[in-house]
Amino acid sequence: MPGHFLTSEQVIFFQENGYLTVNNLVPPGEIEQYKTLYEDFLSGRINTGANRSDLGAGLGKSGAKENITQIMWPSDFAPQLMSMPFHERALAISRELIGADAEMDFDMLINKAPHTDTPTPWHQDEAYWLSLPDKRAASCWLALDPATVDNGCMWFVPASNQKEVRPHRFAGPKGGALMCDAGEEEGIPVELSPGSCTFHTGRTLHYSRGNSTGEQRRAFIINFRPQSMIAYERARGFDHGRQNAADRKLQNQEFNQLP
Ligand SMILES: O=C(O)CCC(=O)C(=O)O
Repeated sequence: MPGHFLTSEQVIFFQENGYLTVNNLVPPGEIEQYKTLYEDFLSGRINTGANRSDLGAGLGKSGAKENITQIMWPSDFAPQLMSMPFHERALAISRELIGADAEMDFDMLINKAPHTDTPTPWHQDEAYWLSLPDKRAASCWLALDPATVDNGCMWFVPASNQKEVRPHRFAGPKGGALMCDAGEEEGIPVELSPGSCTFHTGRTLHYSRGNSTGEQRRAFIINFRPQSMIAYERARGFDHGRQNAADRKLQNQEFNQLP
């Protein structure tokens, strides 16, 4: 693994604007294995039980089973992910962005199925988290498909990481999605090719449009923060929805080839 992925200009851009694009993190020759695994998650071949939910519950009109599919902790069910290129490279980059003490806090899959047309409401991730004494955090959002404005690429509000957390409220009558007041006129969309990614801080305002196309919009996300803050969260019972993992690991033993 090379010592440095980023230039000092990229690190400064992230610090000032609260987000950064990194192209070709997972090159074409390596991305196929992620697509295969992702389909095993979406199809239910890997049973993720209560770790799977609809982030867009009550927000969509398409009648789809899930408006926005969210699966927490895929690496609990497919532990081989931890030593595969995405997790290793994203961790190395996050250490360049927020410090050498960064570790993975959690990972997740967020898919927008064809024609589900459900935006992810504007929010700042900090609104979902415990109030931590050390707020350094970086989330890596990897595109498995071309991410476009029309299928729900990420939008960021530049320099919102340098301002306060806006007041958040529940986005709909059911489900846990939060939202705050913000609009596209403040933000910029970041379209990505498969294998490219963005990093954003916990304070950065972001959102994505719904998927109005006939193709999937599959994203694989990993969040990193200082190891001491992960310990702080866990001591308070905060683990980003890591439910039933031990049971599911057993159920998926054959698939995962666990000892
Ligand atoms: O994929 C999306 O639409 C939203 C992702 C997101 O909010 C995040 O990664 O923090």
